[in-house]
Amino acid sequence: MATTVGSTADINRNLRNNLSLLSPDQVELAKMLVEMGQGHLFDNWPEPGVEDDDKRAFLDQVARLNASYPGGLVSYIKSARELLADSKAGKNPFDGFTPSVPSGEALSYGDDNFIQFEETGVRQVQDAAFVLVAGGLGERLGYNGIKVALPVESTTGTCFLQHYIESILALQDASCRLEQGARQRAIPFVIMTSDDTHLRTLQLLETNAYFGMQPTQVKLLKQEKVACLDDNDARLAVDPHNKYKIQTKPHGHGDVHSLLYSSGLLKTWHDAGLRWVLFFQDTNGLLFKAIPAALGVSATKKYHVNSLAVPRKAKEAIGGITKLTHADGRTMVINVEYNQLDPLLRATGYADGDVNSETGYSPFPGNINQLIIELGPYIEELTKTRGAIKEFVNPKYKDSAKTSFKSSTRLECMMQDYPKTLPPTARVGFTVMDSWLAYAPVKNNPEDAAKVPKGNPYHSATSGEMAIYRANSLSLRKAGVQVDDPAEQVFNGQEVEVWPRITWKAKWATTFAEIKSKVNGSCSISQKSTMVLKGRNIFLEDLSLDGALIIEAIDDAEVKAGGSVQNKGWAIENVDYRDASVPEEVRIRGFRINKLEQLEKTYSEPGKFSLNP
Ligand code: UGB
Repeated sequence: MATTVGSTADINRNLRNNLSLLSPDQVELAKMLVEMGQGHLFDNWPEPGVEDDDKRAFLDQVARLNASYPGGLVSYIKSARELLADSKAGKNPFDGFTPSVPSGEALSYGDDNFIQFEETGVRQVQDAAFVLVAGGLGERLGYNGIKVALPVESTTGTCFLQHYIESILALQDASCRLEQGARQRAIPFVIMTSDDTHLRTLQLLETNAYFGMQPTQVKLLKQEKVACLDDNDARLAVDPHNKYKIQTKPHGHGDVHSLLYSSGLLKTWHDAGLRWVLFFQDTNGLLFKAIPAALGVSATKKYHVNSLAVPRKAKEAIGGITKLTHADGRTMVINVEYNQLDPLLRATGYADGDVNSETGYSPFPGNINQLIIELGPYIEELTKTRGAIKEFVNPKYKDSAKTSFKSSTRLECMMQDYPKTLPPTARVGFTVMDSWLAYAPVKNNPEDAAKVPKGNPYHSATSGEMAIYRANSLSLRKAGVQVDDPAEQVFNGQEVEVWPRITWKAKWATTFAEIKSKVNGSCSISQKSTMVLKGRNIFLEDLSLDGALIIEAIDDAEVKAGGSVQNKGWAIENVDYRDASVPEEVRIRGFRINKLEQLEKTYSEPGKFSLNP
């Protein structure tokens, strides 16, 4: 590949003059770069003696980029050239495929089938590992901290990471109890971080004693960024502020597969007898309500890959699960990303593209990127691919001839593209659940959320929190509690349903059957109420709540809460997202909680207790 800046002689001279500064490994890397058409990187290298440390630091970065990509930079540059050529030629990545609506396992919360799947799932949890992808900065949300530190809801202030860890620990306990007497296994928990999130994630864990998890149970795997590309020849981009640095950008959540593979963890898990790996994202406070049943589906249907899905609104920023049939007969069920679904549909006979059907939803189920992968077949596949996932490139061109980019681009990959390389014999399925139960991410800033078309979910901090109260209220209703209807309220320009603020620790109940077993007699909760249950053995019996009730109890304290609880409760007060005097995590949700009056009881001794005011 010829270079266009500087003559080969210049490049060779610049580099040749400096070779003596470099270690033998660095010399090899420099030669590789020149051979791969990257001589421009040395164009402005001065004579030896000038900025020598910077030159060596440059090759250190090259070594890191080379080591962290399957196949090294040679592979990266070759793939980039191919993908950039396809992009320039306007080649559709789904060329030859016709989309259609796939059929999956649709679950209905609380029915016998659901309860059965949940029980199966909880039994399986002992043999599972959980993987959270949390390397993204969340540009759409615009929050300054890491997203896993945000509160899931402001009634208790529990952050996402704490909620996830407590949910895994609660499932670990529940699984052990169901399997009676079986040895309790510490479920492995991996968090994929990036340079943008790593230190702050570690700090959050360390300052909170890992939220009750054993530190050895948690493993952080940091993804590296990849080199940026300046043009269709895949010339690596030099950082505009530092000529000794290659510009880098995130490679996407698909990195999780190669990191798990190269870390050796998959083999360790396999040797320990684990069977499942569950992947999930950084801000979905509902997810763990869906996990037991979905894992039950995986085990029952023997799925190698099971994606969780919810009904999708047309143009919602979640991918569509699609059956793709190739002209040559091949088929696959795969996520088509939200920005690709509309063009694919239009190109294949759906004249209106990504629109709702008569049901009011897109016919394509929405991918919520919760994947359950069976470990054995996963290792087999990764042994072949080393975890490399099919990549894509999305350059923003300056000109119609597509010869130059507005800004540098890079290759990206998505974790849900894992099934793309699987053989047709692989058992790939998906499970659809109600959105109210399974999906309420926090992705959009208040301004953008307020612009979401009416009827589509906001995916904001406001809607994410309100979804927790709604899901808990609906679950209790299903279990027989009389829960008042919600009130409509507007926060940060978003109209949402405000249900009673009901929250519980994961240990209180991980399945519908457990919720049901903890609710007896005739219970009622008014709309203005708040109820917080922090304890495993708290039972509601003939409780009438109109106000705020907070109960905390150790595992060995069995508490029956009944009678009539009435007080002023906790009020919700509007806050404007532009009010800089309010902490960021409060103002992005548009309200704060004013704790007027409550009944608060703590049980820290073992025994049986009755709360009956
Ligand atoms: N993430 C990383 O860990 N590393 C990265 O380099 C990038 C992200 P976004 P996105 O379910 O809501 C996905 O940005 O990519 C983590 C699916 O592709 O929140 O727009 C990041 O920290 C889409 O099909 O989402 O869309 C976060 O935890 C749909 O399912 C996660 O990856 C959508 O999520 C997702 O990153 C959804």
